[in-house]
Amino acid sequence: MENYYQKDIECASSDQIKKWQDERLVAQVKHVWDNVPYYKKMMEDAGITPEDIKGRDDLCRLPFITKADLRENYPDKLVAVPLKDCVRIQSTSGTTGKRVVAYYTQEDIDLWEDCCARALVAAGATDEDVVQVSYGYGLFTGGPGLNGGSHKVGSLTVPTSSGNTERQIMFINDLKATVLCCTPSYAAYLGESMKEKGQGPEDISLKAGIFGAEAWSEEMRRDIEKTLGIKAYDIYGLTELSGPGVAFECSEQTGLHINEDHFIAEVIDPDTGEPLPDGEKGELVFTSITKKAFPLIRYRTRDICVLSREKCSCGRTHVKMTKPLGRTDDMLIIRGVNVFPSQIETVLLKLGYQANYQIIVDRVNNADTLDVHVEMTPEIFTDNLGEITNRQKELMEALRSMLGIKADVTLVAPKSIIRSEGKAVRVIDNRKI
Ligand code: DLL
Repeated sequence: MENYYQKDIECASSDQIKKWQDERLVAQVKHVWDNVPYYKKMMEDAGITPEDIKGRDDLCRLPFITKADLRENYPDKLVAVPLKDCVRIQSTSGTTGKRVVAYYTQEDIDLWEDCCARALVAAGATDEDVVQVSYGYGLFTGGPGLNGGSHKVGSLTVPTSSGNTERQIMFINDLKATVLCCTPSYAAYLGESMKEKGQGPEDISLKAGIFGAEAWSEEMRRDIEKTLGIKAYDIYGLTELSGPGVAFECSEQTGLHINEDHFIAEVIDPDTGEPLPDGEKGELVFTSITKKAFPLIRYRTRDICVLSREKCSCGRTHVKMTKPLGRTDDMLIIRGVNVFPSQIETVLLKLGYQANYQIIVDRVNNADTLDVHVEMTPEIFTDNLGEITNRQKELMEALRSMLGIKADVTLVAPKSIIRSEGKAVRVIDNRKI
C-alpha cells in the first residue's frame, strides 16, 4: 500500500498544481522585486516588471540566476526578509572561499522538513520507525533536513551524523533502526562493514534507505539492497533551494517526484537557455515559489536530467525527474562533498607548485577515493624521500582544509604528467556511476 505524508498535495490534480504555481509565482516575483535590489535590477535590465508575470507560462521571460550571482551577493544580499526574521543558515559543502549561504525563516524550515517527511513516508517510514540519520549535520543540509523530516513523521530519530562506522553499526543493531539516511556510498560502506562482521541481510533490522547527495547507479542500488536487506530510495536536493527533499523516489522507482507545490522545474538547453519540452535532456532550472528568506528565481542547477509527466502508479501527480545524469560544469561530488578542480589548483599555486596536476577519482569498495598527482617544479625537485614525504603531507593537510575531505597526494617528477594539445585533462574519474 502506498503511503503519503500530505496526500491532498502529493496527489493533487494538474489543474490544482498549476493554480498553486501560478499564484505563488506571481507573489514570489513581487516579493523579490520589492525586497531584493539585485533581482529588481536584473528584471529591469531584462525589461520586465512584476505585472508582466501572470503565471507559470510567463516564467521563461524572467532572467536566470546562477551560482556566480549567489557568490557575488555573499553572504546575505539576496535575502528577501529582515535578518531578524531568519532563524538558520545552511551552506554548500566545499566551494571556494565564498561559499553559498542559504537563509531560512522558521516557515521555510517547516516547509523544507515537510518535503523531507514526504520522502520518508514514501519510503515507508511511520511513527513506529527508528530513523538513523547518518548524513552530516552542521552546515551540510543532509543531516538537519532528514532529521526535521523524521521528527515530522514522528519516527524515533537517531542523529548519528556521518562517520564513526563502529558506532553507526552499534546503534543500528542496538536501537533496531529500520530506516537509514546517508549518502549511497556510505550506505554501501556500512553494508560491507556489517558483512565483514558476519551480519547478513536477515540479521539487519533496516528495511529502507534514503540515499542521495551524489550520483549512484542502479547496480549500486542493487548491491546496497542486497547487503543490507532493504529497499533503497533516491532523494535529490540542493542547498540553494533548501536541501534534500526537492525531489524523492516513490515505490515505483522510475524517477523522482519534484515537490511542485514548492518548486517549479524547467529543463533548458544549457547552451542557448531555451526551455526544452518534457522528455528532452537538458539542464534543470528551479524557481522556489514558497521560500521567503532566500527565494531563487530560475536558478540554474548545472544538473542534467529529463522530466516526465507520465502517470505514476503510486498515485502522486507531481512531475518526475530522472536521476541527475551529469553536470554542465566540472564539479565533482566526492563522498558527498562538492569539489571543484579550481580549489585544488588554488592550494597548489599557493604552496609554490604550478598548475600541472591530475585528479584521479575512483570508487574502491563502494567508497570514493581522491588522488592528486602533482608535478614538482624543477626548483622544488628532489629525490630525497624524507623531503618528498614532508611535502606530500603539507599538501594533504592544505587540501583537507580547503576541501573538507581527505585527498591522497603523490608528488611526481617535473614534466611527467602528459600535456594535452587541447584542454588539459585534469580529472580522471574512473567511477562507474
Ligand atoms: O547534496 C542536498 C542533499 C542532501 C540531497 C542529502 C540529498 C540528500 P548540496 O551539497 O548543495 O546539497 O549539493 C547539491 O548534489 O546539484 C547535485 O549535483 C548533487 N545531488 C544531490 N542529490 C543527488 C542525487 C545536497 N540524488 C548537488 N543524485 C546537486 C545525484 C545529487 N546527484
